[in-house]
Amino acid sequence: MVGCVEQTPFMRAFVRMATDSWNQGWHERNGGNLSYRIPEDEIDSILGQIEYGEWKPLGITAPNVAGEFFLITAAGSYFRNIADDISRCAGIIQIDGSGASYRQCWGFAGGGHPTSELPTHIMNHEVKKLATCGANRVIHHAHPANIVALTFVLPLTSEAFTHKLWQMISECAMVFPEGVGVLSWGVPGSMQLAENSAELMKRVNAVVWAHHGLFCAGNTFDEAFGLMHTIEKAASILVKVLSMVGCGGQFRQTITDANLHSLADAYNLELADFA
Ligand code: 2HA
Ligand code: ZN
Repeated sequence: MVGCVEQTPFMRAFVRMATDSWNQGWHERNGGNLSYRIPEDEIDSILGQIEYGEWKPLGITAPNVAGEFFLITAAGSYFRNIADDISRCAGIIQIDGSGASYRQCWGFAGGGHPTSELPTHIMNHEVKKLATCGANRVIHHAHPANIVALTFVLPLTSEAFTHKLWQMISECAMVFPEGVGVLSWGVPGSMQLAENSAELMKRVNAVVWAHHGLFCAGNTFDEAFGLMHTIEKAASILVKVLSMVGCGGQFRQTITDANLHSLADAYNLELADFA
């Protein structure tokens, strides 16, 4: 039945997250991409509407997600249009038994194909599935302006970004106690960026790409969206503060390392060793 796949709960949750993310201003033009590793029972509910295409090489090998199905945004699609045209702006793919190829199964209407960042999405799913015993399902890439702005003035290290973001609001150390990863500029869509991101994703849930954007991972759409939102909110506060004091300027007061340790004690957080 036409329209059935679009009405499944996971598809609606995907559309809602994409729309919320567009409304945040994180997806100019065709910027950013989103993927969801579909659980077996959700795929079973739509198997009758799947049409398998040709196998194509992924460019990377991801054996932990062999055989899995993913809902993923289409190359060149605009987040702004996802709610109105999901079968054109996204589609479902399946990974083959070796983890080296994929085939399109639904969507990508009008001759489309998955996002140019497919290798990074699949590599991130590969490591997050293993690191979370299968719980992680969502990978989101966006271009939030404030976190990108910080990549021009902070040292491009996990330590510098994590520590500064933790200092902005108490929420940060609670939402990402493991910190954030940071990568210097790389060619978008490249295997190198995919591999470097996945290496960091083994221990963090967010990776900053200098002068480009942010990748976030989550077990649910809420978690992935919430992480991006928290990081960008903290980044926006830091940008305001730096605008007031200047990049070399002193903050009059901040959340101190002692404060961070009290937070860790009170909430039983395992903070990365940056405080
Ligand atoms: O255009 O965000 O990184 C999609 C992207 C590439
Ligand atoms: Zn991008």
